[in-house]
Amino acid sequence: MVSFSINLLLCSVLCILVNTSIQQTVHRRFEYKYSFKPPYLAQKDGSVPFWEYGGNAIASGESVRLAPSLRSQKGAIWSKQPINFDWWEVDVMFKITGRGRIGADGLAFWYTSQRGDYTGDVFGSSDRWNGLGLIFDSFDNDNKHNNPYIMAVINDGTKNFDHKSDGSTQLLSGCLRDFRNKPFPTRARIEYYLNTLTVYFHNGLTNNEADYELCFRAENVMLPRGGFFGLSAATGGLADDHDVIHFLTSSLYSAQQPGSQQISNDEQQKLSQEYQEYQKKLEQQKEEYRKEHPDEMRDKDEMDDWFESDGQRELRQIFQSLSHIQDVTRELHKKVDEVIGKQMNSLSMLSAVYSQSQGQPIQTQPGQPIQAPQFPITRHDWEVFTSNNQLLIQTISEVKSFVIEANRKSDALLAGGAGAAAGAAGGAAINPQFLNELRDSVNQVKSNLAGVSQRLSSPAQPMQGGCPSVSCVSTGMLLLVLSGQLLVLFLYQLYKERKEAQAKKFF
Ligand code: MAN
Ligand code: CA
Ligand code: CA
Repeated sequence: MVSFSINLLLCSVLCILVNTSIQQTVHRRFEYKYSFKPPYLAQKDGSVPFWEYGGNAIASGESVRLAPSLRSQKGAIWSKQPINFDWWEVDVMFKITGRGRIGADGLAFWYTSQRGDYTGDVFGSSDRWNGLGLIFDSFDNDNKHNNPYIMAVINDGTKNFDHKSDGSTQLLSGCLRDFRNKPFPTRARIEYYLNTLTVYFHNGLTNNEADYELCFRAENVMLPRGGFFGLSAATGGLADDHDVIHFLTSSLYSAQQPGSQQISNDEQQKLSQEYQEYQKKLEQQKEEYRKEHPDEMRDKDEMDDWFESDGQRELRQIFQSLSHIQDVTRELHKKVDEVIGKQMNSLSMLSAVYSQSQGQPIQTQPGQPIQAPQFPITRHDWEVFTSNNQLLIQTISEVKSFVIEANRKSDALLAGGAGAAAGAAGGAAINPQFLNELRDSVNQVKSNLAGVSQRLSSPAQPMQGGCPSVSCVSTGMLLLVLSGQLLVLFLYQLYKERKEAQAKKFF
């Protein structure tokens, strides 16, 4: 009975949790009136639908150049209509490029109660704004070596932005990121949902959608309702090009918001009906076209499906391998972090053990129990270490037998060679000094190996000079053995060639 009621309780808790998580699902809607993107970003007359730009800004079909790389330029673009939703997410794709190692001054994203200037004092827009400015500040005006920097500054319409100190005392939050001269466009994803402001940044080193990193998250951010979106940029004594490629806005709704579910259900039904009808029409038209142009259609379909130019293929392969390298690097990065973490842990444990062995008490917080230090090397680590060691011993004994064999053969050759040297006349004879050198180097290899095998077969010693007790073959020793082996092979080859040359003379 008791277990039944516990089960029931667990079930209801689970149901509540599932319900809550479903209710908290975010619905999003693309807002085309607060967005722009290529192609045809600007129309033929230069206007950007639903937006207004000014100052030194120029819009083309592919991007909006807010400020060009000339001194003291300013420009901005503002949404024409105020927004009619509370929560939103904006994805801005931009490129800040310049020939200088340092550029200036930067670009800003705005969400403010009123549209700002086109040639204002703060990165091209107005000072004393009411709302949010997310500033991509390229130039280090206060010389604190902390730029390029991304920062959010909230203003209630009363504060002047401190350009000389890069707004360092006024920012809500931010992150140090380089966004100039990147191979791919850089991106920022700015999310304002339930009064939490989250900014993600894509550093433009790849064109992978998944490579956004968190810049910061700030809670309890109160922004005015019904504001305008804007972007602006400025140059000063130094200059960069400030190009925006896209500005994509989505409105966000929680399922709890009254009416949102109902509206989206109705809309969903209507849209899916429309979609079905369009799909039907499209298929009908396709079928008719196929009937009218049977050859053309087949050729075109085949071409579309199978054609890939050399350039496209090469690029695809480069991208694939680069993404692979990036994945591996990311994985390595993680592993290195783990190893560093473990190492630090081990070091702290070791120092605890050391201070205990020296009779000093282990430092703890008052009131906390003293914890016995754990042995820093785990059983798994020890097993890996031993198996590696076994492998090393095996490899070295193989090297050893190989060199012994080489030595035996060279001894035999030496005996035969000495006879030949005695019998031969003039320059074709083998130099006895050469043979002695060969013998010396083989002996050296032999003595090195004897040292190695002695070390390997000797019983475990206590730790000496920082070397572990199981067996200790230094990298230097291993290299010495290998280079000795190479030397023997080289000399043997030399000797063989001479012999062959000598033999050729006779035939
Ligand atoms: C000059 C001034 C500054 C500007 C820098 C970098 O020093 O115009 O306001 O930040 O150049 O452009
Ligand atoms: Ca600055
Ligand atoms: Ca600075």
